[in-house]
Parts: sequence; C-alpha cells; structure tokens
Amino acid sequence: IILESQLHKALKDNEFTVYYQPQVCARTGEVVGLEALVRWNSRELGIVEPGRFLALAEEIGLVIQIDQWMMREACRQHKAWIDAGFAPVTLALNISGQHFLKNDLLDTVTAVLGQTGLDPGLLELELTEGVLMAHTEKTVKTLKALKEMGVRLAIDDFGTGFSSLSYLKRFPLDVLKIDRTFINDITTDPDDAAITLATIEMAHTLKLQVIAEGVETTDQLEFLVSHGCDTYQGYLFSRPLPPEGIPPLLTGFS
Ligand code: G
Ligand code: G
Ligand code: MN
Ligand code: NA
Repeated sequence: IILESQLHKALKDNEFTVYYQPQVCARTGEVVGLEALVRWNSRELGIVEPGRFLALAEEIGLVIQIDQWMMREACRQHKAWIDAGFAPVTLALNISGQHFLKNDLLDTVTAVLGQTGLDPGLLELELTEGVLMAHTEKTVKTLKALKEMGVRLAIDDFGTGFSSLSYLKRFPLDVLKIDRTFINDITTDPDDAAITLATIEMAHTLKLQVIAEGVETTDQLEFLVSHGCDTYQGYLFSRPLPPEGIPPLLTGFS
C-alpha cells in the first residue's frame, strides 16, 4: 500500500519520470505522436505504474502537481528531440479533471510552451468524458482558449463514461480516442466491432481524427485500417518506453 507521505516525498525528490507510447499512422506505419505516461521510479519499489498511485494522488490533490511536472518535463524532452533533428510529432498529455478545472491550466500551458519553445500545434491534451460532461460555461471557455492558442484537444477513453453526443459538436475537439475495452474483441465480438465502426464514422463526420487504443494483434490492426481508423496505439507497435527508447522510432534517427 502506498502512503500519502511517500507520494509527497516522491514529488519532492523528483522520482516521477515520463514514459512515452508511440502513436502510429494506421496507413503508413509511421510514428505520428507520443503519449506521455507518468511512472514513479521509487527507490524501494522500482518502477510503479499510475494504476497504483493516481487514485491516491487525486484524493490528496497531488495529481495537479504531478500533471504540471509531466507537462514541463515532457515538453522539454520533446523540444530537445525536435532540436536534435527528429521529425516533429504530436505530444499527448493526460490531464486530470482537477487540473483541467483548476483556474490556472491556461497559465500553466502558456508558461510551459513559453519556457520550452514547443510549437503549440504539437501539444495535445487528453481529457475524459467525465471532465467534459461536467460542462459549465467555464469548460467551454477553457477549451476555446486552448484552441485559440493552437493546442490540440483529445477525448480519452471514449465510450466508457457517461456521454452525451451533443458535446462532441459543442466542444472544439480534434481527436477521439476509442477505449481499449472496445478494441480488445473487435475481431471476435460483433457488438464491439459495430460500436467501433459507428464511432469511426461518427468521428469522421464531425471532422475528428480517430485513435484506437490498446491494439495488440495484427488482426485488430487490419480491421481498423480497413475501416478507416487514422492512428493506433498499443503493444503491437510498442509498450510505453523510457525516453531513451524513443529516438530509434522517430524519423531522422541515424
Ligand atoms: O500508463 P498506464 O497505462 O499504466 O496508465 C494508466 C492510467 O493512468 C491511464 O488512464 C492514464 O490516462 C493515466 N495517466 C498516465 N499518465 C498520466 C498523467 O501524467 N496524468 C494523469 N492525470 N493521468 C495519467
Ligand atoms: O487511459 P489511457 O488511455 O491514458 O491509458 C493508457 C494506458 O494503456 C497506459 O497505462 C498503457 O500502459 C496502457 N496500454 C497501452 N497500450 C496497451 C495495450 O496494447 N494493451 C493494454 N492492455 N494496455 C495498453
Ligand atoms: Mn490517455
Ligand atoms: Na484511454
């Protein structure tokens, strides 16, 4: 069991680290994006996955500081790769509901982009249905302001929350990520196949790009490619990797 005091100490001692999972163009097989995923590199416990500490971090409000640290570190690393000559790809960050609803998200994004010099068009923020559905005037305002800065907006884990499809139209989103629970059985379960196809069609009609999560087999990939899915992510191409694993996967590596 992980304690509150351990998480505070982890942040203070700079024990969090960024792993990156490639996002791949379904047609060309090229890496077109990277999703930043937090890991805790604990002296006692080794590499700890977010499933073991994020719920507690949310409970004690520390998730905002973790998200902010992730944004700074991932943007800094990403800009360094671009400056080293790698072809620019999108950098996707998971934003917790608390962070999104906090007053200074816009300030944080502005500051980090200013400090790192990363092109706002290369930054993509992943939000969940739950966050968007708590839609107040403020949510719409924040999304529009981010959009005006040129930042891309994605809806994560699509299909798992309580959705109202009307918000897809109302919010200025760019990307829809189909949750991996639907992708799991697309080649064997006709219901999951139907849901996935309908989601791809609807997303494209609304001019949203579609990313399939959790692609593990070539059969799943072939199904997705043949039905027009734009991008995929999953163990089939790569697990989330520490930073040193990424350059060999980017165009421009020699
Ligand atoms: O990396 P992994 O698949 O174990 O991630 C598990 C969950 O943790 C996912 O739902 C993911 O969205 C979430 N997560 C990973 N990194 C971050 C982060 O930096 N901030 C937030 N808020 N959530 C994250
Ligand atoms: O909720 P979010 O989409 O941010 O979660 C990303 C999580 O999914 C990460 O923890 C990552 O480790 C996990 N993940 C990525 N690809 C796969 C996959 O192909 N299969 C499974 N089971 N999990 C995956
Ligand atoms: Mn995500
Ligand atoms: Na997801």
